[in-house]
Amino acid sequence: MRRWFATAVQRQGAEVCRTIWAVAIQTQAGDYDAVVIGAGFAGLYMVYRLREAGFRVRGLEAGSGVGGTWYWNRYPGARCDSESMYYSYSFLPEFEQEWPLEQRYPTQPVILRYLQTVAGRLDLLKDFTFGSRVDSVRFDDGARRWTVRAGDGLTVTARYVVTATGALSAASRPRFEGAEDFAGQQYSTASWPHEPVPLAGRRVGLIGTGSSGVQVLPELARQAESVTVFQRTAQFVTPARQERLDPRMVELWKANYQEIRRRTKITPGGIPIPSPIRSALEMPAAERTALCEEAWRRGGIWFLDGTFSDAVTSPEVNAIVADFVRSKIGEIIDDPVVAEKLKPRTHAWGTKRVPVGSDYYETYNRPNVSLVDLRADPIERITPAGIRTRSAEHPLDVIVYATGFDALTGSLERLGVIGRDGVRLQDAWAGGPRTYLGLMVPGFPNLFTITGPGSPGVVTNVPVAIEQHVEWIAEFLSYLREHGHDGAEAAPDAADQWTAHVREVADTTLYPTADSWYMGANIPGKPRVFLPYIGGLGVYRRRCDEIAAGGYPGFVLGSSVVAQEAAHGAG
Ligand code: NA7
Repeated sequence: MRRWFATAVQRQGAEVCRTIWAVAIQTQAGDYDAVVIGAGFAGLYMVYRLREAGFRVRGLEAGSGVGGTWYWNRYPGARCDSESMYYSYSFLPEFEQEWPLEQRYPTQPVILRYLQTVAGRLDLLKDFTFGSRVDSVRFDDGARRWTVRAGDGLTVTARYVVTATGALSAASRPRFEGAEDFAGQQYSTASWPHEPVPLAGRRVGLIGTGSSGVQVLPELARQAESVTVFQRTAQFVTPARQERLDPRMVELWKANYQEIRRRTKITPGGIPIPSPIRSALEMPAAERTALCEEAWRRGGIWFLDGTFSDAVTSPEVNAIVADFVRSKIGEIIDDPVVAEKLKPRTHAWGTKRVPVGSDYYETYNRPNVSLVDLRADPIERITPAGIRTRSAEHPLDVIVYATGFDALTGSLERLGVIGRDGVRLQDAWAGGPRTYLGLMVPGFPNLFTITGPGSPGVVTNVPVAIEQHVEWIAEFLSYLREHGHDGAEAAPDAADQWTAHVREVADTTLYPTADSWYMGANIPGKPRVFLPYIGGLGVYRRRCDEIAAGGYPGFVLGSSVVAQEAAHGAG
């Protein structure tokens, strides 16, 4: 809509168009049963389910089209770490037969096209307002309705709000002194331009070596004159082994798709590979090495989740996996000094999200790629000509930031959510997020979060978790309607128990030992707590189903919310 508006302004003049815009916005303003924020995997399905269940629903999306993560993260090399056959909706059995599965991992353009096609087939575009970035979501205690405002002037009210804003969508771009004076171009992987970025003949600096940096580096190196990587933390990168899928395998796959989907839904991580059942400590050294070699050869999920039962719970076993990866880095990298810098030593294997890369380590063998270890040689400032570290000035034409996200909570807090009694979400969460099942927050009636804190979403194959959340929420809203309730709220004690459970499960692993975005540790000042639920998607689904079957214990239903919260001593 914004593009249309810009073109219209050129043709017809600003005044006329402002009027047209105001009218267009007003036609979408109004009162709804539910507002869904976001048009990625979660938002599209949520709007569809609610619409089909007879709710009046409106979707609001900041981008000019659908796609969510896959709309914004358009950098060269952007790709999903889940394999193509698993990274899609399961509720479209006819469409899944038609959709081509070509490569082992779907690339960003493929996933974006998939979501655009789904939106078209389900006639969802008419239910969304695009170019509307929500900046205020406020609960009216008297009317028991939410007012949702967007920066473009759109205001809607609704009984329910569902945030489908993505767990990794609030980009974090650190402030480096002097960045505004840099004479070249600066780009973020998380909001890459829609037009191709000219890189030929340019000297590029890349800051950040998480999943995004790992994916973009080989592409930058292929196109640019030179790439200097500014690495703060060396990562344990797993080879993706991207390849074209064998059409016979795809055919077999499609013949059994629904059965595979059924199994997928009860796995811990949303991908039906067999979970390892043996500890490395039960195996002779040669067997361990052979198992790691085979998992490394297969790549991706097979190495991430397919080695030992206790790879992220036993420090001893973790060290075996970490040593194996470091040995691989040593084998791949030609220059031993560079290899040493690339070997991770500051965190346990798997405790920061493990990037899945294609030619990542191999790229450092190219003559046009160099590596700066920021722990030994930190960035002092950005100058008009490049990046100055303690030891040298690195002349650059382009700086690419792949510096991550304010994960799980950032995209919710940026919505400007104010709940009952005027309490801001960030104040309610000042000591860390508090949710029931990762789906509702005490003090924020009728607000549902998809893949937020306390949800297993980000540690799974995300569309599988999203479908579970969406279907559960849609059934809950239908239940409330059928039983004459005007809403629901998480009871404080249920939220406290769930939040404690999320942390207890994390504490049985090595995850909390790392400075990761799982722990909020990448954002200065963010409370250090483990954010997602790692008890497994299958376990989580069973728990949610039991709660639904039992009449939703732990939720206060209907207009009795206020009375009951007093009894619970809500905060
Ligand atoms: P990540 O995984 O959070 O990676 C961000 C990278 O940026 C990481 O290497 C950071 O180093 C680095 N970083 C962040 N701030 C700075 C500063 N100030 N200076 C230098 N380097 C910095 O984000 P991604 O986008 O790669 O991936 C996010 C998720 O998206 C990914 O896990 C997948 O689930 C999809 P650090 O490690 O913090 O020292």
